[in-house]
Amino acid sequence: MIIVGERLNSSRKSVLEALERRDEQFLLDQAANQERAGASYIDINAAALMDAETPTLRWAIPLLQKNIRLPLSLDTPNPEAMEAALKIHKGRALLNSLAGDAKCLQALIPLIRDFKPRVIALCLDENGPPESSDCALFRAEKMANLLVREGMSSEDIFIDPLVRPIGVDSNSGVLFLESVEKIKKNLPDIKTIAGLSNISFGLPQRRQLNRTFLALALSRGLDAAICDPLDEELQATLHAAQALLGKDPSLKKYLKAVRETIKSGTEGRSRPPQSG
Ligand code: THG
Repeated sequence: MIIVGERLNSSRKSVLEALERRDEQFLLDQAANQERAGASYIDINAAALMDAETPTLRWAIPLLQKNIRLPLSLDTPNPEAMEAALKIHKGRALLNSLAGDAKCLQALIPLIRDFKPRVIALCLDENGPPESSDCALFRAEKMANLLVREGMSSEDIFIDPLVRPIGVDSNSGVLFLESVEKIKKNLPDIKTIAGLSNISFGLPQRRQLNRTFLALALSRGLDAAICDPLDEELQATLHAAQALLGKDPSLKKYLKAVRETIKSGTEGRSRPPQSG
């Protein structure tokens, strides 16, 4: 499982304020903790800073890259900010994200050609989010074909079928799970990814819903998740699910994770400390 650490998102108040006051230590601590917890990418989102988004990314990206080894997931719907971020990012970034509407494609395809990032492509276009798993598959195929024609390798393409809150539409979890299954069946070399915590928006016990949803999504073949790697119970669910699904030969990772949990004395704790 590929984890994109979601904590540096300006939709979180503590992050917004830290970005506004240019708090280097806050940013580096959040990034280093996520790296240590097993993230493969660190998502950086400064979109809530509005007009200050681009200058904030120009400050944050070199700072993060000077201090951590992981590539960044550049999370912005704003093509100008994306271009500035790609220009300054060293090595291969993860572009988060490319939508299928003409305006987004026109703005981002030239950047994908120039900077050759890995890409998260959304099953979203001018008609909104997919209303059925067949629609999600159709759009996934369209985006994957387009990116392969641009010269990308399948394994560098992440398709995001989009997770919508079950609090708004109680069928949206099933729709997502069916979409992942169909996409993996028809496009086995393409990766699937999701912002898991969207599923629980507006509901109590969010983390419990997020963890269970992760296990269900893994059983359908989800390859990557944008999530909080510091949630120890999410990690426990991940290791248990991989072991149960036969994706952990000799149960090595499961047993190692259990040993580390016992060592750090956190076994049985119901919630990780929740700060910020
Ligand atoms: N797909 C893609 N990218 C995404 C998403 C997606 N990026 C953004 C988002 N969805 C995933 N990232 C986050 C980051 C933080 C939080 C949720 C999703 C989060 N949310 C709390 C909340 O909404 O209540 C904030 C609470 C707080 O202030 O701490 O933490 O789907 N490609």
